[in-house]
Amino acid sequence: MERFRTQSLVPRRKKQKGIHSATFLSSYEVKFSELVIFILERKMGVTRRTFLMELARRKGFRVENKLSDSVTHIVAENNSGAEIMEWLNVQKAGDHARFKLLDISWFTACMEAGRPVDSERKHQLMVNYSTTLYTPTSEPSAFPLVTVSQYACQRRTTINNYNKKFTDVFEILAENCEFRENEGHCLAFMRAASVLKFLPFVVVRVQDLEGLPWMGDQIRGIIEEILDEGESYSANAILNDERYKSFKLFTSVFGVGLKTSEKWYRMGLRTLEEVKADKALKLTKMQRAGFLHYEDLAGCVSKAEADAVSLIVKGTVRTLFSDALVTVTGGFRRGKKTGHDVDFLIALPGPRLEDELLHKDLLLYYDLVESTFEKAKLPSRKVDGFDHFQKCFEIVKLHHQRVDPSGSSPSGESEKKEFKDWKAIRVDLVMSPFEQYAFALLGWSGSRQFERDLRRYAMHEKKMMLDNHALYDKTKKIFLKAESEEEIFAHLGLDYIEPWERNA
Ligand code: DCT
Ligand code: MG
Repeated sequence: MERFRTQSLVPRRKKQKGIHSATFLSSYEVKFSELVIFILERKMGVTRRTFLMELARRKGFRVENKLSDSVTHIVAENNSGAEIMEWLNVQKAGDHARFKLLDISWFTACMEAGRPVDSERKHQLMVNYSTTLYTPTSEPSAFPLVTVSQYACQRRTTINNYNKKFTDVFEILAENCEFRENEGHCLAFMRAASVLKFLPFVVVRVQDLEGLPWMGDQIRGIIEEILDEGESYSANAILNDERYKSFKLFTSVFGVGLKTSEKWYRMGLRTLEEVKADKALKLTKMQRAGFLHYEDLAGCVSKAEADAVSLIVKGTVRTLFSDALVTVTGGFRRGKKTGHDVDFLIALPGPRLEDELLHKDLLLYYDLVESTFEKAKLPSRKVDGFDHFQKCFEIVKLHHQRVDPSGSSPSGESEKKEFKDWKAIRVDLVMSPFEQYAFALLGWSGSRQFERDLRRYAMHEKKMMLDNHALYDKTKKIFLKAESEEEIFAHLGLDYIEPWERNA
């Protein structure tokens, strides 16, 4: 249907040969640099393709002649998603999840609007990642296999989650298992959520899950229930469960983990008010700070606040060590717009940093943990193991004027607290020597699921041990050095995954 509209806008393919794309090479100003279009010639023909490319460039779109690394949107006419995947496989285009596959109807809508329009579902060319590729409307065909890896470190997962209604449910189920220390089930739910976050389309029926890893019967059952009922009975039950609600509250306090939550729950405590009222309870220094700044810390840290904290941390560290390398890691490095804290990696040339990390008047709380790293010790075997770097868990006082006014600071809330012109922000600083910087950066950039699968992949597929300090080849019995994350991926034989593609 959409194709008829196209006809009125642009000429169909004519039997006119010899027009080379170079004829139209133009230098129009790029108005929309956030997307890079590649138009598929297949079934469209060179003349019509050249015409469309010229048209888009004239309107300020960036259009590539070749399928370069920068391409974000592939536009095709009369091709199914499966046919494009087949073509991409022949081109050896690497991981396909980095492109949006769009029908010409999207392109036409953009040309009509004179700007990029939403690449919503009706314009998307669906690809079913089953063992045999087929379009949702057609019978399985003999196209080459495109399988989704069971390892998150072989999938490119951006922050654009098309399946949030499913992943939210799985995250509740996983958290409940974590609170009940049921690791196996917790992992199963996290893995399913992680695969769903990767999919470049919305799951609309169970058949869409065909061939995907980690989709066992229980997981499918839950997805089917959400598709049919719009919600999950089990997740709703958990949200009303007394233990879950109490654990959720308790662990929202900085310094309170599963052990403390368990203890308080067994004591019959259910709310934070009850905890605070129990004078016999001995709180740690960290927990006292957690309660004191509870309101600030329970809310999200915005990107603008993270940037402001980053300026302070970088400034302070560099006044002490001018050659220090300071990098934001964690969720903000992955392009997230909010987080629960701001994570930093500080690489130092010389001896370790002492506790005078930030100006004292900026620090509301800090807990310095000394390094326990031992040279030549093999990397940890634990997929979830933590590292041995010196680190500092802090609460920093961020004055509001330091926050970029265009940022999304929670303005309503701050106005209520008349005399408080600052917000408490959780900051983690990790100190690493230069030689271990790449490993520490990779380990602290997350996501957790991505990290788990990197280590699992290293061990099971490559017989290598990876942690935040080093990579060890068990077959050759040697440590593999790396100065960048790219080198670590290369040692592991993995395609490089950018930080913003690690939101598994
Ligand atoms: N990390 C990990 N394993 C853990 C905890 C953390 O590998 N058990 C790594 C991955 C992320 C990084 O450390 C920072 O941790 P968080 O701040 O907890 O994660 P985040 O992705 O930054 O999440 P948020 O946006 O909520 O801060
Ligand atoms: Mg973080």
